[in-house]
Amino acid sequence: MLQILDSTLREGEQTPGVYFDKHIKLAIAKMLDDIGVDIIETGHPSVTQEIHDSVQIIAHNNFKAIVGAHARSLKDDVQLALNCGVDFIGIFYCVSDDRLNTVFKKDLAEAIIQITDVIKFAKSQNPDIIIRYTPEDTVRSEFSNVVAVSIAAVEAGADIISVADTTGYMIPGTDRSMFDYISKLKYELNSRGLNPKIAVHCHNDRGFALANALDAYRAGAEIIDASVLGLGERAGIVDLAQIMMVLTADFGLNNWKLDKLDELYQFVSSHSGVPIPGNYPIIGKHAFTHCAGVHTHAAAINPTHYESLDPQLLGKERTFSLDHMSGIASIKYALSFIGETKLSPELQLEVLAQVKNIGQKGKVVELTELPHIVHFIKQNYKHKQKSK
Ligand code: HCA
Ligand code: CU
Repeated sequence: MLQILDSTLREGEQTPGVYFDKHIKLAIAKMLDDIGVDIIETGHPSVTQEIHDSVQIIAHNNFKAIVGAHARSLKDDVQLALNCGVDFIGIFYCVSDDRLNTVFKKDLAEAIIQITDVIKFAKSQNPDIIIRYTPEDTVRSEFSNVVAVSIAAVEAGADIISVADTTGYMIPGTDRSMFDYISKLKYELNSRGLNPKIAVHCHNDRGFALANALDAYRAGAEIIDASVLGLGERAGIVDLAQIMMVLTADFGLNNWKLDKLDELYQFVSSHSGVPIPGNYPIIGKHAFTHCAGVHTHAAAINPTHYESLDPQLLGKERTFSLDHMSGIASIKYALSFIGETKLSPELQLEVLAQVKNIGQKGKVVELTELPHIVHFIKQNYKHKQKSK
């Protein structure tokens, strides 16, 4: 069963300038829980007292979701996370030769001892704690190092191994394929009788985070990390609404309440200060808006002509907007929405002319403005008749 891990409160808060107050964090966690997110990664308690306190409060809320904290591969970090009462700790440590030599000044064997000691420590303190170990920058690290540390981590008690594409390096269909990577890692572990859950954490530096996450899923990954608005370091990670929508619409899963996503996105956008572009997939204001004349005409006959996702899955309606691209078919269709089915062809053309006028100024006419245009045109027509 696939699980979604939301990291808005951890990775998302690593977006430059983004900070969620404690009560906002709790509110976001509640919305994520209502949507049915499986794991909520709430933060890294050793970063600040504020984060520590919010992790603790969220952990004590009896959410359905598994509540997790992030920790370096240090006993102090893990102890702090355990004290917060979380169900899950994500421990990370990079094992690339380069990082071992230049940053940690350790060899692989020493790093493995540090990682496994911390995992064993966590399990000795709380045997029920779920441990994820992430070899940070997994995909650019030597594969043999990743395999060796993963084997050791699982033998020490890790339940989940996460493959992190920390720099958004992978490209689908190439020799940097996430599908191939996950398949190979699973093979190495399974053939040794080790069956941890495999998670995937994809950054979006090249715009492939979602595609890589789906590749991972197809190769058997069981946990996908995501965040609201894809918030995270640099270009962020997989967008929560997009991954949930695609898995629901295209991969037959039915695990989440998608109709609650919009409210969550508006809330996170307003409290992070990160705006939602109109053309943002799934959630953007125009994600289900038809505009050009031919599109509106075809979509009015059968929406699937210009839609491959059903807005109703999100509890939304498709809409039509009018602008300089509009044709008479769009006008007629839009008029039918506001109950103006009897307007004469001559006045319909006047409405079209006015809509195009407004559109050429770079604005769109929403259905709420249309009645006012119609009213004006009718009044103007009456006035002209009288003065003849
Ligand atoms: C980080 C890096 C990380 C860790 C992911 C993980 C990444 O911010 O510490 O611990 O699973 O992208 O590698 O987000
Ligand atoms: Cu990350």
